[in-house]
Amino acid sequence: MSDTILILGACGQIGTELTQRLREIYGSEHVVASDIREGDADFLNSGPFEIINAMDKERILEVVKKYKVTQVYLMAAMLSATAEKIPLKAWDLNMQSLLHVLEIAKEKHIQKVYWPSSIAVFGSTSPKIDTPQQTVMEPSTVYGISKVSGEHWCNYYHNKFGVDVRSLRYPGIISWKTKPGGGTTDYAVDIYFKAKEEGKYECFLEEETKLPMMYMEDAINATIQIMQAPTENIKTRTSYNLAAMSFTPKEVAEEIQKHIPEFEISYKPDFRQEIADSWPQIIDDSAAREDWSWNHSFDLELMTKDMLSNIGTKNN
Ligand code: AKB
Repeated sequence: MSDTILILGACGQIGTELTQRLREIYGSEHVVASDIREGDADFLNSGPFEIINAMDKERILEVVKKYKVTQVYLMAAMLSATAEKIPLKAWDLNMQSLLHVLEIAKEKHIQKVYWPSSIAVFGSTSPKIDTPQQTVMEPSTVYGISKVSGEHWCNYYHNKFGVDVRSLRYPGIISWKTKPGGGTTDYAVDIYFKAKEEGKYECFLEEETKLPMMYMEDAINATIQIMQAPTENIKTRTSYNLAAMSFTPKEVAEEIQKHIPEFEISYKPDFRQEIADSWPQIIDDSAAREDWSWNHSFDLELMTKDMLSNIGTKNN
């Protein structure tokens, strides 16, 4: 039987590009996009779209049954910076949506689940350089708390009920098609748009704040690769560390200046600085590389070329 995929949160930064790629692979009619409201992206017309609130289990199940869905990618979430402003709402959204999907999988309505975790699971007591797959995890943000808890729920549903759930700890994801919202790593997207559109950028993190980052194309590849990997290769059922590059605002600004020499950056750190300071700088993702052959393609130089050549074209 061929797979039919449901994406919850398809209009978000990662959901948009994931939907497009999955439709290319599985065929548009086999990939149902959904979100809490209709987005304006063109891709929505290229296949089925349903309005779903990821906190409404009955509605998710209705759509699962309607399309005979076999896999769910749960991309709806509240990110770190927004979550700090409305912590209980963030907890409800990030946890309830996951538990609904895990329950639907436990009840055997679907066969496979993808759920993203984040580098936010780590806190200031975790090693900052080459942060291991397994280490101390004492996150200081509500987003991080929800991600650590979610990872343990995934592991629990796998061990107790045989649910095939797979997960990655995303670093900051950089893309030009759909902007992120409410994250601490968002500066690394905004900086490219402001460089192209205004020639200057005021950064909300300090110049030496190093964080793990990844270009969208690599993130999408990793996501689909872990979902397609043979079950026996998935040895971690909490979530895999995933890495590509690490840089500071100063380093990305210097890379942009190679293409736009007049580009200027200034720094005005806000509450997001404290969040960034609690996160790792460089992640060790050797488990993902060994277990299911993960490999990234984009470094800072390649990504910068690609970002600057796409922003401002008819593509966005
Ligand atoms: C955020 O900044 O909140 C996210 C993340 C690292 O999970 N991009």
